[in-house]
Amino acid sequence: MEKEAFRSGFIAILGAPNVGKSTLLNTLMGTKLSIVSPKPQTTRHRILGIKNLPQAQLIFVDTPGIHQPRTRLNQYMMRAVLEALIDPQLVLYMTDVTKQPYPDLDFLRRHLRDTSVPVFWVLNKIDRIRRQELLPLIEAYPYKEAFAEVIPISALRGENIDDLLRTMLRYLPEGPRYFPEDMPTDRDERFFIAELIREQVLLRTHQEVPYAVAVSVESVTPRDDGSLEVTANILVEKPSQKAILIGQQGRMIKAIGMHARQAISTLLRRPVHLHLWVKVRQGWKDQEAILRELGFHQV
Ligand SMILES: Nc1nc2c(ncn2[C@@H]2O[C@H](COP(=O)(O)OP(=O)(O)OP(=O)(O)O)[C@@H](O)[C@H]2O)c(=O)[nH]1
Ligand SMILES: [Mg+2]
Repeated sequence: MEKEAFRSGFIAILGAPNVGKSTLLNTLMGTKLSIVSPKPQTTRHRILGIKNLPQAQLIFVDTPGIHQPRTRLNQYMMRAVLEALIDPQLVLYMTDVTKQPYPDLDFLRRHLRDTSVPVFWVLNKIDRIRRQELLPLIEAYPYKEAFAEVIPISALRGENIDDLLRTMLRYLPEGPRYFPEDMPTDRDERFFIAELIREQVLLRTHQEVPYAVAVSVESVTPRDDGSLEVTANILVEKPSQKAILIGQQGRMIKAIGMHARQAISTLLRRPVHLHLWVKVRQGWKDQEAILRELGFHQV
């Protein structure tokens, strides 16, 4: 029998904020790479998840949610979205079945109209509606001709993920193994540490605070006893936000630190000592030097 060809490619996961892109990345990878929260604009960077199968390598590209950029930070985020669209082999355009109309429809029309790359419409969160509501929803969509496939899923519950995976494999071209098999992502330890701290802030704060925060890891030092000592700064825009993050008698920062420490320790599989400092950096979202330090390239 003829040997089956090796298939590979970059698969961009695109869509409005909060539709479940990062949840899907984590479900497809079977491990948590990208932080998830109920707040829009959780993801700020492009993050690769590299999945190796015997006959294929799928390189998933999680991206920030499509939105109108108003700060340099947001411009950077939208650039990360556009960069994911430079040369993918497949695009997953994701929507949330509980949210309509579709705010990113214009973006889709503008950027995917002339592409020859197959675009799948992935309708997420089907666990939140009744089965009979699905078909009318698909039928009413104004731009169905853009899609090679329409696949309803629940990223959270893992529903229909096998079907999505099988269909993606059918569309992937023959290609090389782009990354070594022991490399599940392009991001390093420091990145994940910062993200796990930011995730705790996103899960525990409200209104403008989640959007005002960035995390930078200052040092990661191994100790003789096998544990790691991590020092990180949580940047905010105003003193009032600093007060919220510290909380009454330091309760908030303690809770953030405790949960982040557990998550980091699970990720790195060793005990972690975490020191957090909250610092006010007014207007950091528009300051090139700070953005660079936070891993955002110049825009
Ligand atoms: N019920 C349900 N909730 C989901 C599903 N997928 C994701 N969610 C929830 O939707 C919220 C947003 O999920 P994320 O994965 O962070 O969404 P995202 O598209 O990456 O968001 P941004 O990074 O902000 O663009 C979280 O509260 C998830 O738990 C799903 O299939 N069903
Ligand atoms: Mg995300």
